[in-house]
Amino acid sequence: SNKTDCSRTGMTLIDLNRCFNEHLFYTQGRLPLSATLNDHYMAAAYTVRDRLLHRWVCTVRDFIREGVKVVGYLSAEFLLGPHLGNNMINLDIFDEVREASENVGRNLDAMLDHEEEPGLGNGGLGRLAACYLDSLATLEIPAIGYGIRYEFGIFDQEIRDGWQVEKTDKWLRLGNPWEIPRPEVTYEVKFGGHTAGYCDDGGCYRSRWTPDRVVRGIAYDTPILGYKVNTCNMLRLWKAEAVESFDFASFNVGNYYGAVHEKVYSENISKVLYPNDEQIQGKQLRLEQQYFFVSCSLQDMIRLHLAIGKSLEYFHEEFAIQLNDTHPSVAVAELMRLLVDEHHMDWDTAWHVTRNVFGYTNHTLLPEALERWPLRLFANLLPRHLEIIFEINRRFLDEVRVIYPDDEARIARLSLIDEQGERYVRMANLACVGSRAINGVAKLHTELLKTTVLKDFYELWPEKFSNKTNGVTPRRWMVLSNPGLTRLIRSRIGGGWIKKLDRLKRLESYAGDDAFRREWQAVKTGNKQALAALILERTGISVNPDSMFDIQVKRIHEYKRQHLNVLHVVTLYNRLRRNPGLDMLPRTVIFGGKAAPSYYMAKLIIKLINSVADVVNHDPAVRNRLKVVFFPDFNVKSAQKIYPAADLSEQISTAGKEASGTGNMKFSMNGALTIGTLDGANVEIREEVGADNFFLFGLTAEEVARIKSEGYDPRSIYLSNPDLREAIDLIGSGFFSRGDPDLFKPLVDSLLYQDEYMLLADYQSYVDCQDRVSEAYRDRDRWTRMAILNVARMGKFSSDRAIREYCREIWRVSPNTVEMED
Ligand code: 26Q
Repeated sequence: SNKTDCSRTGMTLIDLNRCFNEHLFYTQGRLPLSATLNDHYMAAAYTVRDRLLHRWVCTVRDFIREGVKVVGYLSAEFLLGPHLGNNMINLDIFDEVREASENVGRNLDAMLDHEEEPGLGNGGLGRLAACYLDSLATLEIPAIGYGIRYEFGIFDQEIRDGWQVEKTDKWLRLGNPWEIPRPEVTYEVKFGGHTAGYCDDGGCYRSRWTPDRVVRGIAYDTPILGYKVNTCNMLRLWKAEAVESFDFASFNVGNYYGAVHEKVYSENISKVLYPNDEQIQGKQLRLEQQYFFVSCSLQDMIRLHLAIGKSLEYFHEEFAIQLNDTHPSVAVAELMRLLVDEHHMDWDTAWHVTRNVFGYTNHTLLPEALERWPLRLFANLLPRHLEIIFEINRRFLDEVRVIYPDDEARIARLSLIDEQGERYVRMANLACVGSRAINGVAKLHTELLKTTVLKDFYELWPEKFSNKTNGVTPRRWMVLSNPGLTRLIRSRIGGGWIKKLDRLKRLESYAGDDAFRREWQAVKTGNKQALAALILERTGISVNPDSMFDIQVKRIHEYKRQHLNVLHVVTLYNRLRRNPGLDMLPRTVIFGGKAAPSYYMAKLIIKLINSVADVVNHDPAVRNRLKVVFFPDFNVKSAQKIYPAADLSEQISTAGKEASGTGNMKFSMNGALTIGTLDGANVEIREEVGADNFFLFGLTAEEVARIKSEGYDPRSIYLSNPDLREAIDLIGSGFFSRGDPDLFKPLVDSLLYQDEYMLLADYQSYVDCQDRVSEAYRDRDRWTRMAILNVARMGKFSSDRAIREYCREIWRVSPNTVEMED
């Protein structure tokens, strides 16, 4: 029978109270008197989880019943952030759970703060995957997220003596109540060895792969519930384990250590997330991770497909698989291998299925961030896949030669193999050739893809290309993180905007309403006070909530130009030193973000921020007109407290470098105004909010390209701009480094002699724009009006809009309402 036990999953306060106490007793083994904060958190988590699982079984039942097309979202990263609060919002039981926890004498916020977040991603790309899972479920689209269950996610950042120190992220220490291990859902993944040709029964040439290692993937499922719907999708993450038969072999000959080594070696694969974004190193373990999760995921989808009794020729009609950047792009070769070698399909049919099932999203324009693997390494780890890639390439280049006879340069650029010098497998080329659809993540980014990194593919297949501007989920980034703003908006236009973000437009008429503006300011002030308290707790720095909160939080990278922001800070500081009585608008400049552990310049930028902060914050002459803060360990949890407290959002990357950005959207949705370049999605944000409500500065992508090609000389700018010179000289003099002029020399020299990201070219424009920002902030009513208009015009940047576009234009899937019997 399908009947479920309502007393266990009821939604009333009485049901929730009872369930909470039962979990405290039967799951945690505690009486109320001895329950710890962790016990209370676990009991609340299980209480919420019961309600997710109820919806999950109904969702799975309906999928099987209806045989609907399913999205498989393949991503090496899912930066989910804490689950408890988000699930309470989506179940619409936030207030009831708050009351239930207060009934046992526990403050809900303490419980929410206690949750260790799954930091299974580096930044934008991983967080985007998490927002998309939320929207897929909210839009009632059947979907499975596939990835890796890293035992250690992105490192925890500590700051010691101003430097970043990395600490292992032990997120599973206290257990994870949100995942369901599925020890019976496992697949074997082969590595290494060699291939040999043979003739099958029908006289066909085939290749047999004899690996030298086999690893087992075990599924761990996390339920992903949509907002106020019954659709509960799953995120299936793979953990690597040893295959017992392998260590028994060693055990039998008395090689106990060999057996244990095999086990440790296998488990290494899902041990740790690589902490570098954008800049990549060709480490074999990383390729092992990528192939491991791709193979498990494809085998899983094939098993599900066969389980509903369909033939594999129709695989692409039952699944749409999205490649989140090239990290899972070995899937193109792996699906061919599974279909041809394991399921004995002929090449042409298999290629038809493969080419029609995949979509590829590109997230970068930096040439150094395009993924490629040394051919040697690839051949040793995946010999059969290299054969398949060669065969795909042979057939592909034959087609290309027909269209572009004698254009050998173009053929060399399109080839899946880079043959200039050391040979490499080009993963973006593999993804393009193996996909039906290719997309960028913002209008400008997609246009630049078509004219730069993917130009040859665009000229070959223009119809495959489209733009899907990124979006973020308003459930986590407004409702959960900014309850004050949510309450205020609800009081005027109701709650329909949470699912239909365009409805925020209805706030526009309140921009001129005095009472509304005062309430708006009170919400912002409250959020700033809360952040000020957190900053004091984490850094010991006390900041003034009445000052402007000017915030830049994102991964630390030279192209994102945190050091341009520092040059502005130093410029303000110089003004104060020159003119101690200056009537300057008080600012608190807040930075946050992690640097890749091996990225020396990024780490030096963190040290520079902290060094400038030390001097500025302790200089009595500054008299609280300027404060600088580096907020340590920026992650999803702290982001939820930072975005709502911002007045000014810094989106200052060199034009043409940031694919989209998504933090820019989170800031605007929470009523911050943006100072930014015409880069990534900033362009579209400005289009939506109106040029009057956006602080624009800097070169355009076109100008950057032109100046670069004509020969850019940063030194001449330095020599001709006294304020810039004074700022750079102060840093170079050792003023911020206890008299040591060597500390920041690499940074100063790179600006003066290279300046790859053209900070000096944009410096004056940035400083002038910041002066306009300060002027605007002095007129608090005008500022608030602009902030309200920013929020009112953020509709486009909901991940619901983005996912609707993917569904219609790429995946061809439609909603499937889940019914709950009771
Ligand atoms: C690749 C190979 C080996 C090791 C690491 C990697 C790797 C890991 C992560 C390469 C890149 C990343 C992350 C990239 C990323 O986050 N890109 C951002 O994606 C966002 C979502 O589309 C955009 O908004 C940002 O503009 C883009 O920088």
